[in-house]
Amino acid sequence: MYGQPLAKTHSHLMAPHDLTPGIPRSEYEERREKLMESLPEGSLVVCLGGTIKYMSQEIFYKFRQASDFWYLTGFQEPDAALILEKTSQGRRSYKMTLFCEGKNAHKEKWEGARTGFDDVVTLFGADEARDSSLFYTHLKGLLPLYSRYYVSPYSVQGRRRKRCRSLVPSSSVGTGLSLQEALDRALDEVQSPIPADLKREVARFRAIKSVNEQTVLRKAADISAMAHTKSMRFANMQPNLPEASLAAHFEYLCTLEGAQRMAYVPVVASGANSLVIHYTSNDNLLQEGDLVLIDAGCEYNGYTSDITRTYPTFPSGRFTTAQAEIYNAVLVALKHCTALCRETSKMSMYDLHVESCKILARELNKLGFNLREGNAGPGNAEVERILYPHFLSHPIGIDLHEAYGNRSSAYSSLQAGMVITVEPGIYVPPSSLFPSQYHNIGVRIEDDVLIGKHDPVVLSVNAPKEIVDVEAACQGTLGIGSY
Ligand SMILES: [Mn+2]
Repeated sequence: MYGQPLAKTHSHLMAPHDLTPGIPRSEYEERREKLMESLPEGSLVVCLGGTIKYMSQEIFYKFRQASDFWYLTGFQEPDAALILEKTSQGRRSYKMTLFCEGKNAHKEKWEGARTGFDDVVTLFGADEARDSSLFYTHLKGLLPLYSRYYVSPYSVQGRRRKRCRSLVPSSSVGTGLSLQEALDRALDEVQSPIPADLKREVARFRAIKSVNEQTVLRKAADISAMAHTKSMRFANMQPNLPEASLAAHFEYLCTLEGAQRMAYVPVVASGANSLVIHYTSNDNLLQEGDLVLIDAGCEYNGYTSDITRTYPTFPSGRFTTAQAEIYNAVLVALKHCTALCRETSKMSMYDLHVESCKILARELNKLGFNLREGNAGPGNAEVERILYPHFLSHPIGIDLHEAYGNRSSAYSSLQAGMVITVEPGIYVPPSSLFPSQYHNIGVRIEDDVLIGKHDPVVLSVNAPKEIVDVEAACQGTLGIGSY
């Protein structure tokens, strides 16, 4: 009957008060309330939902809702749009209109149920639900009544490119315009004001995770951590395992636990492939004695996880001395930075990154590297540009790379409730600059960390990372995650 799982139809997926699994209806109401309270008088918010994306011709990908639209509504159907008007009339500080497709017997026969307009009002808290084909006319009538516009997506019409057409195929809205085209055209036709980017406003709130969000994020990380643990054993059960098999095994385990999709294309990089940060071809075979680096995480009930582990493969399930030495250097940096993931450290993500560069340089010099220590920057060029060419950290949440709101900028202090990754790495190219026993070893260890007031909470704690635990998982003696 409905276009998405609801408590009354899918009690196996969610609690009675949840609008989406793990997030109660009241929380969606609070999100809109807080957003609208933060915006000046005369504000109009327009947020488009996602559209179906196509692999080729009419072959579509599984739909994923646009993140901000989902955050503000919990509505999971494609081709929908949200308008919030800041107004003192009515039962709350804003008026909410949701545009969607509504019931359509023919379409539903092919694509599955859609939620009807009356139910959209009752279930999703809209003041009004209207057909998407009316979006253009409705919006055009509203724009002159408001003095500030906040729109999402912003990139196309925000810059006022004339008659810019989106690449997204038109939905079947009655005007023949896609929602994006309707938004662009309506904005083109009013001269002022220039719209602002809604994403920046919403990001300020998305940066701090509620207790319910923290619970879902922990579950997402738990599922991925379990899949990593079992994959350690799987990579040690047969010789020459294809990297793609390890990826398939990881995805299979996450799906069994209820994850809707991978949060990103898994990196399964054996041997020297691990020196490529975003290696995703995954088409080589694991060689005896090599390490394998897996950067993989699932999306669960709208929240992502992002975990990397690096471990030995068939037949020994043991690190060589050189591998263990690099691994240990990365682990020391990870632990050092993780301990600072608390509000009381008054540090920013950038500060943590600088710390990680210092620690890595110090640890590598103990191994015979000849790196300048001290502050990051030009003095640390080999570490930052060659051995560790990426940033330590990024916020995660509904998006794998959550937008930096003002409160989560890389340069502002960490705040309790933020969730970030901590992911130092070392990738040693076969260069005479570096000791030869370490050539072609690549190690990254990545955790998801909830910033606490006084202490960090490692959400991905269940994925082994101490050498003794990793080797035990590889050898099938850890006691958890074994076959
Ligand atoms: Mn990451």
